[in-house]
Amino acid sequence: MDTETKRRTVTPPAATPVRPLIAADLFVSCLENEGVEYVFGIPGEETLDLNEALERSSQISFVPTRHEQGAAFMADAYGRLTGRPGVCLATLGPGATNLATGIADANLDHAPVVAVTGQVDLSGMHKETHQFIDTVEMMQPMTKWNARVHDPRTVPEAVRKAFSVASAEKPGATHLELPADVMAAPVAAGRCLQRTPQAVVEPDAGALQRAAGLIREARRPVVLAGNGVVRQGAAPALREFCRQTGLHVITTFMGKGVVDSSDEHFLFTAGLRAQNYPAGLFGRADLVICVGYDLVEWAPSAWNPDGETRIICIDTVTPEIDAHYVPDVELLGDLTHTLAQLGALLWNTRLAAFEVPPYHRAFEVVLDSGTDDDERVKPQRVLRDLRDVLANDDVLVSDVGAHKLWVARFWEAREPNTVLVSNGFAAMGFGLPAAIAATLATHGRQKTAAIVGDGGFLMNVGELETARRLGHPFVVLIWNDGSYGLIEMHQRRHFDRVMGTRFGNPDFVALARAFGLHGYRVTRAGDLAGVLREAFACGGPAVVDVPIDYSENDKLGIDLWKLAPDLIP
Ligand SMILES: Cc1ncc(C[n+]2csc(CCOP(=O)(O)OP(=O)(O)O)c2C)c(N)n1
Repeated sequence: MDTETKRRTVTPPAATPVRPLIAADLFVSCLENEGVEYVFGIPGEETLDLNEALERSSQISFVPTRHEQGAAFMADAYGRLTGRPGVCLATLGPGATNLATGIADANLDHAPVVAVTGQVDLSGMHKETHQFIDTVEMMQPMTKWNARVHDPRTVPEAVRKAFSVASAEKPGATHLELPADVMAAPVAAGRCLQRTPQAVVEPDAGALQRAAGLIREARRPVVLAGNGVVRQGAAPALREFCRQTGLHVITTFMGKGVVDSSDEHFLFTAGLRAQNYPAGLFGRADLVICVGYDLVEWAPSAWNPDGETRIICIDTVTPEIDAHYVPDVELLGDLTHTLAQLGALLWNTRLAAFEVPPYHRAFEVVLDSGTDDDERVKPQRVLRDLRDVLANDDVLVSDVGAHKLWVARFWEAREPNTVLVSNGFAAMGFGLPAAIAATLATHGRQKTAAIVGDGGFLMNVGELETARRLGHPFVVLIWNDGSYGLIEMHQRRHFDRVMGTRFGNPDFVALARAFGLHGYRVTRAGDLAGVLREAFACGGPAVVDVPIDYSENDKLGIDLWKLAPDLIP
């Protein structure tokens, strides 16, 4: 339900009994002060006052979900797409534990999220009590900061801090625990704290000179661009930097689209633990210029195994310590400013031309290899046909599994923040709720598609009802292989057999229809494009069952480029 709809359905104030202002009202005012549009979640007895305050006195839409994990993933995806913290709410105990996976996901992928959970009264916390666990302690390792609100007077500070910390580089999750008696306590009309505009931090001038010197001296420099470029809106600056310097860019999975995949400066996407990928490019690079790269995106040990590659770190804050990531220079500050200043220093300098293999051609070979209309649908065929249906700035969400590797490595991303993956935490179940959130975050201005495995899809399948209730169009493509495909791939490689990975599936078309959604099945590759067009035109959420031919997956584990062996040595 969007804010407009809510304006029409909210109980008129005249019918609302007058009661004194309580802390829950103040809490909700502070959420409004932060610009919150949606709170995703499931209410409970201990959040009664909070939910009542949301309904009574705010324009914020509460979006009920069918599992708290769905709510957390929705907040996570909303945070990534808008750059403003997504908010999720759960009751105490089981509500909070259900929320945890999505919170951890947001935190490790640096998505701004504020989680709110109810709690028993302060007076009940020292003893065995119904549904009580210490959720502050539980959430501690999966948040940047979290706290219990002990006193109604501290609500404005607590909310401001939760939003400030969640948004500050590097963003992540924060959590507030709200005991029921604290929220029910009367308060004098309190003032919410104003947001302070962020100062632009400039990199050190000496460090800029040293970095420019290293780039001039390098014989084979390459840029590694990550999630931070997306978060900071620095893609235009990176594109300009590449034009100025001629440098080539590898992106992480989360950095997809910061340089258009068809741009001559784009090389490929890399991530996870993949070593030496593809075919030793990093063995050939003598300088890696990391821009907005989070170490969780691709372990430095994978691309710098002997620790000898020179590194320039361009980031917003001091990087994580890692034996394989010891930058020669750190340029800390606003990414756009840093790239502009470094580009200006290198202007008119002839940099070494790095002879890169024909990656673009290899991409084409891989993506063109599923063109037989009568065969079963291959992953590359889905990526090709879906790319034709989606505009450059439409959003593609992926769940976690073999399908994610296909999306991450081969989806032709054109613009930043158009590909959402659960990367650092790699939590199955992310895809469907994230797609639902994308329809809200983009206010329907961009189309949304999700590619999910049959394993991950069923983990949060209940959110199909949420999708139906909200009614915003998007298409979820289930890559149906009747198994935990990625794990099978690893089992085959390690043990030459599979075990514990096979399952049965429901009839996904009938399932979609039972939820009131449109359902389609593709049996032949040649039918895919037509079905996709129909699904996007149907005007509501749609499910497409794609029995997928994963027979090539075993070739794809470490080195996808084996699909184009003649091109990439
Ligand atoms: C919540 C969660 N549980 C388990 C895993 C481990 N895991 C990673 S991929 C995968 C299989 C995914 O299967 P499916 O969703 O069917 O996608 P496919 O690999 O077949 O494309 C599993 C079990 C995980 N990442 N997240």
